[in-house]
Parts: sequence; C-alpha cells; structure tokens
Amino acid sequence: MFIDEIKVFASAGHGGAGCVAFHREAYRPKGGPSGGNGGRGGSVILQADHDLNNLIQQYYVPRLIAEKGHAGMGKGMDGPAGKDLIIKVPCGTLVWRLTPKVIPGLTPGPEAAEVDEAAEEGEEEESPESPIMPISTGKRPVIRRSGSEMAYEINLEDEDDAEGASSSTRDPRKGELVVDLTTHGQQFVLCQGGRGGLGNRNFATARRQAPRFAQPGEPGDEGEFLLELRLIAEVGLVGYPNAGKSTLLTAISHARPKIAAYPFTTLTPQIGIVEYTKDYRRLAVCDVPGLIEGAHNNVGLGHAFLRHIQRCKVLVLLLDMAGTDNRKPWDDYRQLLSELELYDPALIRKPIYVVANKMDEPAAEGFLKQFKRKVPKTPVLPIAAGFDMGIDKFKALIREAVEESDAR
Ligand SMILES: Nc1nc2c(ncn2[C@@H]2O[C@H](COP(=O)(O)OP(=O)(O)OP(=O)(O)O)[C@@H](O)[C@H]2O)c(=O)[nH]1
Ligand SMILES: [Mg+2]
Repeated sequence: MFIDEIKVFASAGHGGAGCVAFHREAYRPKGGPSGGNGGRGGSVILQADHDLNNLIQQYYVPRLIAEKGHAGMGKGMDGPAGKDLIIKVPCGTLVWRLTPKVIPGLTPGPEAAEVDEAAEEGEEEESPESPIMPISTGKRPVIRRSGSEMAYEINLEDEDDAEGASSSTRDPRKGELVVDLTTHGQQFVLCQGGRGGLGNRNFATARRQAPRFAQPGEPGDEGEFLLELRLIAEVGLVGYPNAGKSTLLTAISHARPKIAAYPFTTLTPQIGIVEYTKDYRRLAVCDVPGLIEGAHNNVGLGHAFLRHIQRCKVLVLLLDMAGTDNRKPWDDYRQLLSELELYDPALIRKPIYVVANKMDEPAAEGFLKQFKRKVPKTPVLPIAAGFDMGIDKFKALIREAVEESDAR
C-alpha cells in the first residue's frame, strides 16, 4: 500500500507536577520543604529519513502520543522527563496544521474578562461602555500597560495583509503549512512537551518557611496535522498509460517497476536513480502513473499522484509515437499539457522536454513527421526504451536540463 497523505493527531506529554514534601531525618527537626520539581513532558518530533518512501507507519499508528513527565518526589528528587517520541517520515514530507494552535493567555477566556475589569478600575478616564483599552494610532509602542497588566496590541488589518502574502503556506483544505522536511536527519518539534511544575522547596522564603503548595505541570501542545508526501526527484516522467514510462525507468536505472501491455500497470509513483559513471553524478527520476484525458475529473487514477512531480526541476513528456490503440501523439501531447495545467499552472512553467518512444515500430517514423508538422518548434528526442535505442542521449538530455535549471 502506498500512502502519501495521512491525518494524524499528535499530543505532547503533560509536565509532571511539583511535589509538596518536608524533610524528615533523625537529629534534624523541621528539616524544611524538600519537594522536587516535576519532569517535562516528552515532545513529538518528526525526523526526515531517506530510507522511507511512504507514510504507511502513520497509516497504522495515526495517534502520536508522547510520554508524560513524572511528578517530583520527596527528598528533593526531581521527576524524570517524559521520553520524546521521534517519528521518522520520508524526506519530502510537508506538515499542515489542521487545528489552529492554542496559545495560552492570548485565547479569550474568563481570565481576559478579569483583565478588562482591572483595566477599567486602573484608568478612570476610560469610558465605561468600552471595556477594551483604547488602541493607539501611528507608530506607538505595541506593548501597552494598564496597572500591572500588560497587553499586546494586534492590528488585525496588518494580519490580514500578512495572511494574503503567505497564501502559499495556507490551503483551505489542508490548513497552515508548518514545515517541509526535505533533508535526511532534519528534525522538527511538532508538539512541545509541557513544562514540569516546581516543587515546594522553590517557594521557601524567610517569611514562609513551610510552603504547602507546589506547581502543577503544564499541558503539552496537541493538534491535528496532515502529513503530505511529495517525493523528491529531479526529473518527472509524465505520459499516457502504456507510453513506456516504466520501461524507460528500467532502462536508465536499477528500478524495476512492473511493465505490461495494459494501461495502469503502475499504480504508485516509482523512483529510479540514474548514475553517470564518469563523474558519479546521480539523478532521481520519478515515474508517475499514467494520465488520461479528464484526469482532473478523477478519470483513470486522476490527479492524485501529480503532487509527486511538483518538486521536479524538469518534466519529460513521454509520447507513444507508434500510435498504439489508434491514439494520435499530438493529441496526447496537448492533452497532457492541459491536464498538467489544470492540476497546477506552475507545472507547465517548468522546463518540459518531449520524448518520442517506440521508434522501433514501423508506424513511428510517419507519426513523428506528422507530429513535427503539427507541433512545430518543439524539439523531440526519438528513443525506443524497450530496445535500448537513444537511452544514452536521453540520459545526457536530462542531465543537461537539470544542470541548466540549477544554473537559472
Ligand atoms: N515496441 C516497443 N514497445 C515498448 C517500448 N517501450 C515499452 N514498450 C511496451 O509498452 C508496454 C507498456 O510499457 P510500460 O513501461 O508498462 O508503460 P507505462 O507507461 O509504464 O504504463 P502504465 O504504467 O500503465 O502507465 C509494454 O508492453 C512494453 O513492452 C518500445 O520502445 N518499443
Ligand atoms: Mg508504468
């Protein structure tokens, strides 16, 4: 099973409570407060790993719950911290936050109402109808005080502007983009564990030598997230089913996807690594399942897998030049471009190279001539992936294209 999108619930550990204890020992009467601090709760941490290519682990375990911190103990012993939960995800995983983050103190609640009342009492000049502190204009300080209370001034109009600017990090369906894990070993703290509470020995003063209270621990962060995998490859192979994409991937790399003479043989994206023996350069090539007309309306396998070519630097449109099943290569070409554009207009702004496959078939030459006439000014590389014809030229083409796009 290939899973490239999965919703998870993550919850970091609650901090352990501080302890109320008093020291007891022979010949030390009234030994004083000795309650230890609670340990901090474990965090939920995501770590990118290049050995994985799939979010299948999160499909089976979608609740990521880190350990709680342990409570403090007597004799001044602090509670152990909860273990962090490290979750390995494939490189190329995007994390979207589905539920808005709750920031304690900033979320309106009963405490906020109390603050307003205090503000009213402190400032007599304020009108009784408006419990809200008057906002300043222009470039006054953004931190405002009223008695001992302090408030941040937030200009909501500015916030709206900022949201508009960061629209690429927001998606109405997926929420807010929090991180893109691309390099092996990269870590991201998805949910921070709660702080442990202080034990009563921290509150002893000269006037209050036997405090009978301690802090409770703080709750850890939690929320629902969407993990989305977008494979990382330099070159993306796009084409109609049966065009020979898997055959081409087999010819240029050690990948061994299934090849057969029926459409939709490949059901999940496949990655192959092309090696250049001269200078050990390596390129990752991604073969996505075939696209057909109407894919944007979920015909065939739909657009589901096109996200995996969104990170590609170069796209290769592979056309079946033999016109198998009475298809016309020029129609396929236009249809593929329109399907790519319907999915994401940014895809057709990438460098796109056209490769004509199955040139060993007798009909292919004629079709190629017609194609060049119907789609002028588009260079076409003729190959026959099944017979290793033109493979070296293809490898050189994709390398040059990737280097060109890197230089840009
Ligand atoms: N004559 C000829 N047949 C080829 C060539 N390349 C691939 N084929 C045949 O075309 C058929 C489809 O090849 P695949 O590589 O499975 O095609 P695909 O594009 O991966 O197809 P899907 O996975 O279904 O999207 C197979 O029967 C191959 O043997 C070629 O260069 N010449
Ligand atoms: Mg295939």
